[in-house]
Amino acid sequence: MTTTTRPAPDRSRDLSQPLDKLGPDETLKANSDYLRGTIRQSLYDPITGSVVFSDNKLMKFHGIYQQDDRDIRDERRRQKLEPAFTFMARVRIPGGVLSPAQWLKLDDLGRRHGAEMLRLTTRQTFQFHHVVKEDLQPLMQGLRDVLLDTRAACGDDSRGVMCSINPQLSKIHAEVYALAKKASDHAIPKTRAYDEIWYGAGGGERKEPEEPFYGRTYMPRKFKIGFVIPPSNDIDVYTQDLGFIAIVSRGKLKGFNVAIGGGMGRTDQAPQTYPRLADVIGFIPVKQLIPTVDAVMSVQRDFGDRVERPHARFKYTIDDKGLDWIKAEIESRLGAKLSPAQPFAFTTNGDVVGWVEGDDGRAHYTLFVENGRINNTPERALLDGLREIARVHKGTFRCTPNQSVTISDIDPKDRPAIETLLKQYGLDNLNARSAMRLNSMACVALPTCALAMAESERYLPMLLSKIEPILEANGLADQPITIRMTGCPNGCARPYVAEIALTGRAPGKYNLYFGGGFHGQRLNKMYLENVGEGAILQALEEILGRYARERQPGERFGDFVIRAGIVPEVREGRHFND
Ligand code: SRM
Ligand code: SF4
Repeated sequence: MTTTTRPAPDRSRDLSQPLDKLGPDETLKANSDYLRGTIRQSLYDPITGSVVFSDNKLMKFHGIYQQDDRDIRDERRRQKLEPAFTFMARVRIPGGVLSPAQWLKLDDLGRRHGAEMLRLTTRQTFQFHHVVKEDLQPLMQGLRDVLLDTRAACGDDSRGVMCSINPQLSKIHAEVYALAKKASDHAIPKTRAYDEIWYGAGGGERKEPEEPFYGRTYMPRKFKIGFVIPPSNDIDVYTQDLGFIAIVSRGKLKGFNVAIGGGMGRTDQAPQTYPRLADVIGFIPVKQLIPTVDAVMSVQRDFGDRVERPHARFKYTIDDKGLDWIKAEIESRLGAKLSPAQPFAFTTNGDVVGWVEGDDGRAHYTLFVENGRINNTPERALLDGLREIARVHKGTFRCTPNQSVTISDIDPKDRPAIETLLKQYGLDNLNARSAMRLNSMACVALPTCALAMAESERYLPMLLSKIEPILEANGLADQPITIRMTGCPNGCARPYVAEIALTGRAPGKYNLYFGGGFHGQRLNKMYLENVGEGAILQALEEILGRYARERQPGERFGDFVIRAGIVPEVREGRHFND
């Protein structure tokens, strides 16, 4: 295989070209002066807690979302007040690895600017919620102190790059993580707008072209990259736009199988939008990694839909053009054919909680953080406890792809100190939950998410407390079954690969899905539409009971519901799951 330089940006997207036939977001990007817009003016406008519409859109590329507290939206309207505007800021942490010093800074910034909490996400990073406009610059500058930022955490660009955490495989993890970080650094936008707006850096002389890869219109939509190290599929590689599956032989990283075209997002009542699992299209040696990132991203950059935004993800480009055509185009840009995919096997997409020993003898403790929310409550001082651990910890932290955290790389002699702190802050029993709860995830949803149609993070723990007696009655309390909930069909907790999923349709109403693959290999299928808690619990009682009685030895719940004919199978790689 030959190596190539980054493909030149598609000139048809340049400002000089007519944009009138393209969607409004394309015009906005093209006219934004590489994401500067009027964000600085908006930030200094004292009349409102919000920013103007176009800046709100552009700020997403800087990892920031304007939101308002939906719990008090109606009340504010009645009082003729503007909505309670605040901002969500998402940090870019490739592979979710951070040092104790970085943790302490995040903790400090969360206490100061983020309503005394942090939120771990399903893509291994942190979000600050409830940040007021005036606090955005101090927040960004605080992050810079520990070499963190929020660049490209949202927007039409390469989003946070994921990497399996695999604490047991220390050497391979270190190697793959370094490559994930390299890919992230390579693929993020290069505009200096971020430094100018958030750090007050001088404009200086512009390097032209300012975005050698993206051009003025960036990607048609978000683009997600992930690295996975079998046998764990914790990052749900089949849900990534571009996934790299590490192929390891005799303890050595040989290269990666390449998977393209995954995505969860769908829009309510819009059957032309659908979740899709990625297709594995071949194998590349490690040295071809960055050229492959360029080749795949450039195909989507140049052929993705720039008119219909809901149809602009890579999965639709692939289905429109055909997988063979897309693969040939990627190979032509790479200047070589991909080798045949190499064998690999996944066993789970969940986290293994508790203590494990790495192949280098160091200890790792994965702590279950329910739905990723890190705060202090009367029951457990999670924010305080993790801060104290960060003060003594000499290794790293790894954010898991399931919204939890691993205290990593602990010298065995330092383990007792960590154990003492876990106990002291009441965190030692967070892992003592039903296996279903430990395999649960819920997206943020209300009150901050503008798109939420129903509760998720605030509701799933309560619903699980009603499901757990059913599990116990059927002897299933220790049976890992994945359950995921989202407040709308967008799929932020990757629900469509869960064995049980609930996606919000209206307050208190959900679609119920069954039959995802235990290691993320199969989409689930809708079982009940737009139902409330009563119907959900009734269905679970019946079907979990059947599972307990009728399952075969070792049979997973997701496999059982298909074998038993409760839902039909969504065949490998296929899309529609309604
Ligand atoms: Fe997401 C939009 C939260 C992972 C698919 N997502 C949003 C927004 C920003 C709502 C908005 O646009 O106004 C949510 C902010 C809520 C809040 O108040 O914080 C939001 N998404 C999240 C997070 C925080 C969920 C969580 O509980 O952890 C996750 C942040 C990940 C990160 O660190 O980058 C998150 N979102 C995902 C995932 C899962 C993944 O990437 O592994 C998906 C499905 C995968 C995919 O992209 O197909 C996902 N989010 C979406 C979509 C649907 C995209 C689509 O193709 O249609 C939207 C809506 C949109 O983009 O228009 C969305
Ligand atoms: Fe918001 Fe929907 Fe994503 Fe949940 S799935 S965070 S409700 S956009």
